[in-house]
Amino acid sequence: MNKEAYTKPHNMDEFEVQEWLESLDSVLESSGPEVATEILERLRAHATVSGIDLPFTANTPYANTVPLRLEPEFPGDQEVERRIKSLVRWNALAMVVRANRVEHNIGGHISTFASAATLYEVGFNHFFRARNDSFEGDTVYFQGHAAPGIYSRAFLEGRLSAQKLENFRRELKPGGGLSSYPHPWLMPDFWEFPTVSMGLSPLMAIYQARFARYLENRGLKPKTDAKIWAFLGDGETDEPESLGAITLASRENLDNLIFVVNCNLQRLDGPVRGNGQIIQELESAFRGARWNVVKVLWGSEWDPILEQDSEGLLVKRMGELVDGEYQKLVVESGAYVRQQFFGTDPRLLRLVEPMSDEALRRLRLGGHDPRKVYAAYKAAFEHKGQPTVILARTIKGYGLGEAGEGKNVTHQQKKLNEDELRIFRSRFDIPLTDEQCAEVPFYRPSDDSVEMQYLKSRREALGGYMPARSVRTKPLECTGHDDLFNEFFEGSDGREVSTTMAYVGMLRKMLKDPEIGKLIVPIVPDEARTFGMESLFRTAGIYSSVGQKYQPVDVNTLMYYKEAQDGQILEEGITEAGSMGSFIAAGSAYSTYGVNTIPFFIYYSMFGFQRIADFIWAAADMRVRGFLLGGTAGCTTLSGEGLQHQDGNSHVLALSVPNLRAYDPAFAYEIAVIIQDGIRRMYKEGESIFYYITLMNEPYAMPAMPGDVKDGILKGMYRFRASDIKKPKLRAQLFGSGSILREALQAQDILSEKYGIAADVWSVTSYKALYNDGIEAERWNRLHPGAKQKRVPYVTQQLENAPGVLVAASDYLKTLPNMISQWMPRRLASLGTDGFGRSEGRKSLRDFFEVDARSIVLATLHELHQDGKIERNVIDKAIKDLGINPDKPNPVIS
Ligand SMILES: Cc1ncc(C[n+]2csc(CCOP(=O)(O)OP(=O)(O)O)c2C)c(N)n1
Ligand SMILES: [Mg+2]
Repeated sequence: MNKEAYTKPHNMDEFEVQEWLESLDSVLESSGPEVATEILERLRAHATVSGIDLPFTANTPYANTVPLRLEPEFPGDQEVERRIKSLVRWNALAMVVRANRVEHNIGGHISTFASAATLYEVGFNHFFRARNDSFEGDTVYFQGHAAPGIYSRAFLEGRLSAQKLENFRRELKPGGGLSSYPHPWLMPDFWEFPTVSMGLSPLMAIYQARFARYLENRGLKPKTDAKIWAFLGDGETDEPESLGAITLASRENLDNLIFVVNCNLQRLDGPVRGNGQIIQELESAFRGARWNVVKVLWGSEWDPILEQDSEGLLVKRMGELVDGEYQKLVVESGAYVRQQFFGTDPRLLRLVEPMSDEALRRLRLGGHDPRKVYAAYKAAFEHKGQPTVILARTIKGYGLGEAGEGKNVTHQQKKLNEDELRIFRSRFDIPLTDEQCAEVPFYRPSDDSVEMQYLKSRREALGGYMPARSVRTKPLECTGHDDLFNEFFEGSDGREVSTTMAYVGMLRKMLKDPEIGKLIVPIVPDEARTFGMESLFRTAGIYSSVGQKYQPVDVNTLMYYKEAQDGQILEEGITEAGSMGSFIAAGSAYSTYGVNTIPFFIYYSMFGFQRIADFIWAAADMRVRGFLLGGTAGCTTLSGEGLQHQDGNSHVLALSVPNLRAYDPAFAYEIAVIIQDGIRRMYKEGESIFYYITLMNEPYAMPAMPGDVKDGILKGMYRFRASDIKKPKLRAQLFGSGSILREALQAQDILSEKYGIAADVWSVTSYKALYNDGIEAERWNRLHPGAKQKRVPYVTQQLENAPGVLVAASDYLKTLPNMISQWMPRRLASLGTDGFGRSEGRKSLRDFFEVDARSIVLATLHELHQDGKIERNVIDKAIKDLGINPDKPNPVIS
């Protein structure tokens, strides 16, 4: 609410205003809120018809959404809950302070949890239901920087030892420690969702909530009232991902979704909106997106003051302050609050006249008042038809006093001096003496204490402890998969198909499989036609929570756009991030819901790693299973699209994700081998890995699998076609991948026919696999110098009896082949697609990047010359014969 909205017209009569307000009150009292709403709506319509241009506002006043009169009874013992919360606060603080005493600068955060403690404790004591055999459980995304508080509670619950807390951020200590933030990879029995990269968890939570509905509508899990809670910071909403998907949540009526935004008005450096009001800004964004918005701004102490304020002056005043001013009020004295906040109007001052300065300073904010927070959560829990966002006003560093409460430096505060610790201890009544306090010990009352009994009984009533991650599925059997994939081992019988088409063929077959058919989740961001998947629209159906309310324009065609409530395809629209949200939800359902869904997310490869790598990293951390398919990958298969679409880097970026297996296959049977083995490893063996497979749209005849090369395909390379020259004088080994493999085959023919050079062609399906294998062998040998049997990298083994010069070409950066050259028996010449590229056709692009057959031939001749095997004039002539321009611009820099 901006100040202008409150500028009073000069002829306004206060009595008249009063009369209007009173009549509304009486309607409310006599007929209830529905009638009051209807009257206001009619008034608004009447005003519009009468020519009054009402200013648009998506905001409500700066007040609690749940009014006092609708506030529910608080069902818990507030005093005991306060004591428990204080203990959680203390141990969370102790954990960070102790860690930083032992290891300077190890980090950790105190102030985030300090501001959010009530928000979590009300959840833990009254709302968050654990996953167990009888109920799927609520899903909670904890704010990453609040991790110390979550650990601290688990310590009180007896789930984490003092030693683990002692080793916060020191996981390598004997006995283990606790990871800095929520990381399922590091604490797979505890954390479910990595949330510390800001903006990811709000988006993931939205798609998680939608995926829950998808599973229900497809009959893969029972319908429940389980909720998805996402806790985020107000600063975090700056991230485009945080708000980027909120319209999906309302469009899909996700009333199973609750966001709690911890509005402490601060981020890392300072105020989130010093010159504005983040709460009102978020309210209008969420209301505009048709969410149910519940503001929890003021604590119970404000109620009697607000009740006396029959003129609405206080709420008006509350709406006037910018956040920078609010923050100042937090750090100032009661006298300052009286003067600066109430002092603008004598009538406001009168409202608080009987109160002492100390009482004024202690007026709590809504997010620190369990009654108000409970009321908001209950309203959210019961709300139907829309997702809810709770905007809870809190103080960053609450309780830290001089050590940081509300100060701009509070986010970084990790050390408290003895005085500050004692003040904190006294404020929260922690039973420690001054001397004990200086040591910052962890403190846990005995098991039979009222606090521990209460805490345990509440969690028992809510089904168990949280957070907890478990694997809740039985492994798949994967029987009959040979039949499923055999067809693709046999080649296309001369028919020209692209690897994308081959993949879609496999997908079609998998969708019909009795075991895995229902579990497949095809995900596509408005690119199904690009990848030739439209035939699946009708057969598998596009998921829509409301079915199809219209007759599609193409209903008379075979492949019409069929939307259905039990549709299987997630056609996400143009959002790679959102699609990744679905991929993550589907790929982790084996743990979240106990359902082995197998996501296949296909997208333009350039908009994958390059655009949403952080989500891929989160998926890896979460032990997500499934297949990412980078369509029309590489730099030279996609004609005409130019440098924004040409992907020369995704296989390089894929190197950085440790549990991701990345493949650049050239033929249908290679893809079949990889997918079949991937399903087995992930869903039968339960490995925490996932797959990245690049696909192309260049059609060619798919060969049959040349013998049993499955092992080589999976390990990263195999000899696809040996030279047929008998007793050759000159030898070469050519390594091709994906789309460029066929260039290597053509080069093999040219070398053989024109130069009598015998070249073998290898398909390198995964440089990443070869690289990881090489470094593992090297590392093992380094650590076991005395071992009789040295480990030999797979590349080295394969090339043991492969004579001649070595030339590699791929549609990716040259660094890919280069990184394994160290384990090759001889020097390697690498060709690749470094550079910006051009909008062009395939042939020109391969010429431009120097990865075509001619360039491979030239590189081979050059290598042979270097080895003294052929004369220079052979190369000179070849350059002419092949039509290569030696003075063409360098693609790397042009
Ligand atoms: C993507 C990303 N960018 C930056 C950071 C670094 N960072 C950690 S906490 C923080 C401020 C958080 O402020 P807010 O979301 O308001 O949370 P609060 O601690 O105030 O509850 C920042 C910038 C991050 N974790 N993730
Ligand atoms: Mg904040």
